[in-house]
Amino acid sequence: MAKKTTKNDTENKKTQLLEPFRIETQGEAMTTDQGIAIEHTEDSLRAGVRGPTLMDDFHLREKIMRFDHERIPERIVHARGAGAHGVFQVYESQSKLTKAKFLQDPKKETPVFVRFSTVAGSRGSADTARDVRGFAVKFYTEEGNFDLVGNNIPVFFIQDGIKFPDLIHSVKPEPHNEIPQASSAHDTFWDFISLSPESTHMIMWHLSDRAIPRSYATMEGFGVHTFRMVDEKGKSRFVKFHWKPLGGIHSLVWDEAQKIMGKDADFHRRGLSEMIDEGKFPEWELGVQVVEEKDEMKFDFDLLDPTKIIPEEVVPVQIIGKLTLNKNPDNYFAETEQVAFCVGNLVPGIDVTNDPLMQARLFSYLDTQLSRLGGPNFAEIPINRPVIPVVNHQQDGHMRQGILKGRVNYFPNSLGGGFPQMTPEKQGGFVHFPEAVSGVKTRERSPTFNDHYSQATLFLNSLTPIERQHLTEAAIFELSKVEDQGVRDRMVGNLMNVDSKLADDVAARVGVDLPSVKNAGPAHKKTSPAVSMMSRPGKGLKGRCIAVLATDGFSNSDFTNLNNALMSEGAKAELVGTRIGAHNTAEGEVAMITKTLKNTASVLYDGVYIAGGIASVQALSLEADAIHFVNEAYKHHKTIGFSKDAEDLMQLTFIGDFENSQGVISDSGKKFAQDFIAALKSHRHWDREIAHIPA
Ligand code: HDE
Repeated sequence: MAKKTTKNDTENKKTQLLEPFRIETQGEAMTTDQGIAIEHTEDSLRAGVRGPTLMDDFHLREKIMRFDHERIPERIVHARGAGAHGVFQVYESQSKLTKAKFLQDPKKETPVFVRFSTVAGSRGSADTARDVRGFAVKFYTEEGNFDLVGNNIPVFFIQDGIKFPDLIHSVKPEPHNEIPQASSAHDTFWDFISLSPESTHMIMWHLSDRAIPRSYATMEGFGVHTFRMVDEKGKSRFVKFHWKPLGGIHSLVWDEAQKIMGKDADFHRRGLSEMIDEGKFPEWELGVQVVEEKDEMKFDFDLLDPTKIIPEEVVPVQIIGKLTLNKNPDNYFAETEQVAFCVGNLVPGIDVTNDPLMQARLFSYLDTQLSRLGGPNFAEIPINRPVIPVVNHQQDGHMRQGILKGRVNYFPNSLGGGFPQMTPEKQGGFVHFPEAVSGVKTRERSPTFNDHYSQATLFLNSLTPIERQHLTEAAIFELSKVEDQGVRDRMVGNLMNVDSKLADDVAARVGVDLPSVKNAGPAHKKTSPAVSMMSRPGKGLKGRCIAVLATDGFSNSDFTNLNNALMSEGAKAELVGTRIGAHNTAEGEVAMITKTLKNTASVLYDGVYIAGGIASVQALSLEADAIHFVNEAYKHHKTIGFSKDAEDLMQLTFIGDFENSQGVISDSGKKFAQDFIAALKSHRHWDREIAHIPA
């Protein structure tokens, strides 16, 4: 009987026509790379059942050859990453700002591919290391690819790209013993930083909770450098790019981040792919800060200096569009690993500036792909191909895919009718902004790049007490791992230039004797409230996950009520028990539990609820892991809910006055789910920690 064609089949056929490179395995026969149908793939061809393997076995040779060469060099930085497809839509035409076509029509969806990453760790390292996160977006526009290769922190460690190899060597595992992996808490990094005052502002961000995000969906993104946007008339303005997460900016706490590295090294990539699979698409708004050319020099820092922000209070961020990630890659390697971003992938209407960090990047990204992807034809790999035709006379090289027809491979030509031809600017040809440049060759840095501390202090001044406390603790953690006394002394000395109280607080804990003026206060009192993560809590709970502790005899209605309420907020609940499989519920039904106190952990959830059902609660009270689960959630300031049945279990935790503790909520009926959700929305209950902050 003929198989009925489903809507899915039709969709798949459509995609296959558009993207013939996507390989569907469902219903297909297995072939060799040459297309020969394979009859047997589990035994090699041999002379007699106990005899030697024969060279004739082309299938064996091809299969092993392909396996032997599966690995390619990982990225030298940003090796660990996760990607997703999505769309970008502008809210209204930005023609006043730029002629870039993808920023004109609010009805138009531009496909994008985004790759998030950590910087220092290798490809197999853990997601939650203290690190900057890469936030790289490839827009497949109707005028070719535009790549916005940014980070989740708006400034950078160095002002000139020539220092990048030194910075990266210092943060990577030390060369003699290749330790530590994915960590900046070691001597060589802090040695370099202590000798590079220009890194001070970035270090404040690196030590803040921004460097340990809760998820990719709760991170801001920044283009970092000052770009240009150019309108149809050729007028140019300076622009800083921002990605504002609709889920708000949220982070982990350091103890939790470290434990997650062991419990689930894939925490962030798993979270991203689950959100997309569950239809809870992560969203960011694109914002721009615009500075007129005439105002270039009006700031007390240089717009070309990538260690500076333009405070949002000085130049507000205008929101211009939305990015939605709505499709997971079909294949990690083919898409996320092979995607090749380049700062120089620009479309008409967007251009670069003379920021010396950006200029070095313009060389680096093209160059690095040669060794990473094996040759110059990487733009032909499906994930890197523009969605419009690519026609030129570039040719040959490893793994060339396009087949150029005809005998003409040069320009100008008459034999090919003069084609392919140039496109005038008016019709969309890219013309670099005609900036006037002149100067004497020099290796000097502009004196306008000299202030390394004002914005570091500005950042610190703008944090809430909790954020500042976390930053101080991070500095203590990192420097306490530095063995060299000279490096610690120098680093604390640098912190003195930011804020003497910060320097004092750190010095006391890292063995540095600081002959300082105690508590002299900050070097200046300016603030930029927008840099505090608390300034952008976001809406809703998309992607959040709550553990519901339960075992045989648990109240399934408790679980279902909470889960339904959470689902309406884009969050979910997950049953965590003592074994996996079918369980009897208090209601006499059977329910499946897939997570256990051993195969998951409190640190992987945003909150915990102890379901009712006397038998379940009694059994859990005998489990040290269950008590630890609740204690750890409390320690990490998470929302805790408990059924009335679970009061005895709560007595076994270290939460003293749990009836009156903020974010610890007793399930006393109808309003519970509402109260629990309201508590979850505050992300964490910091008052548990404030009590410990020294004055
Ligand atoms: Fe990168 N950077 N970078 N970088 N960078 C790379 O390119 C480099 C810098 C950023 O998901 C590499 O394809 C230099 C700033 C992201 O594939 C390499 C300098 C910012 C990613 C490279 C910088 C970034 C990279 C490694 C100083 C934020 C990951 C593999 C001049 C604005 C992209 C690759 C992805 C990757 C060089 C500084 C962001 C080696 C020389 C500043 C998000 O080319």
